[in-house]
Amino acid sequence: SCEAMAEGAVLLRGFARPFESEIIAALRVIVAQAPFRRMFTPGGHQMSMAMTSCGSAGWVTDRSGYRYDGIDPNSGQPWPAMPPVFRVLAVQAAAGAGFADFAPDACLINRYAPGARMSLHQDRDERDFAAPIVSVSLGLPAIFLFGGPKRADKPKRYRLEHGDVVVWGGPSRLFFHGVAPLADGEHAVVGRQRINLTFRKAR
Ligand code: MD5
Ligand code: FE
Repeated sequence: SCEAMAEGAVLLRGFARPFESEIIAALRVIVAQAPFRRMFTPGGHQMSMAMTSCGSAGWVTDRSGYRYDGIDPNSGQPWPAMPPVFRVLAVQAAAGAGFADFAPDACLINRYAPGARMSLHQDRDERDFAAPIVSVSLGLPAIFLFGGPKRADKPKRYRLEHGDVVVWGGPSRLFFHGVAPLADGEHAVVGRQRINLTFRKAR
């Protein structure tokens, strides 16, 4: 099913389900090469979720700031390549939401253990805000906090489940958003965690 959350934001329930086993196999390969790590913000706070990336650019944060970088600072090597199944899923979802020609160069991979969260923020580190962001939820369900263009806008709460895909384009591309602390549980395929893939045109 296809549901509009706001202008430019489209929720595709279960869109990733047909790709599930291929995605999980590809994730194992990525994480063996570029393990999940909990990064520090420039303010010195350690993030509660763990991250890695694949594609020609990955997202890094350290004491000097946030940026996209072609090199994984932990290994000194390029990030793992974006697996074809990741790209196909992201491009099909974007097209389904009305964004033809989406060409992601970065896939950020967030891992939430029970209790992990993401505070309200905007995604502004990408060069071209005309390209959407495609988000794929796997594993335990999360309460997604979907705000508005101003930080003070009261967020709406959406439950995102295993296989759900959201395309964030148009005005919603720059809306404030976050993830409430993950409730404990066990997912039959993914285990005791939520994994979120976000596909971006970073550079
Ligand atoms: C997550 N990740 O569930 C979310 C999904 C991140 C992040 O927020 O920055 O890694 S992506 C959600 C998103 C992206 C762009 C715009 C909007 C939401 N939005 O307008 O709500 O781990
Ligand atoms: Fe974000």
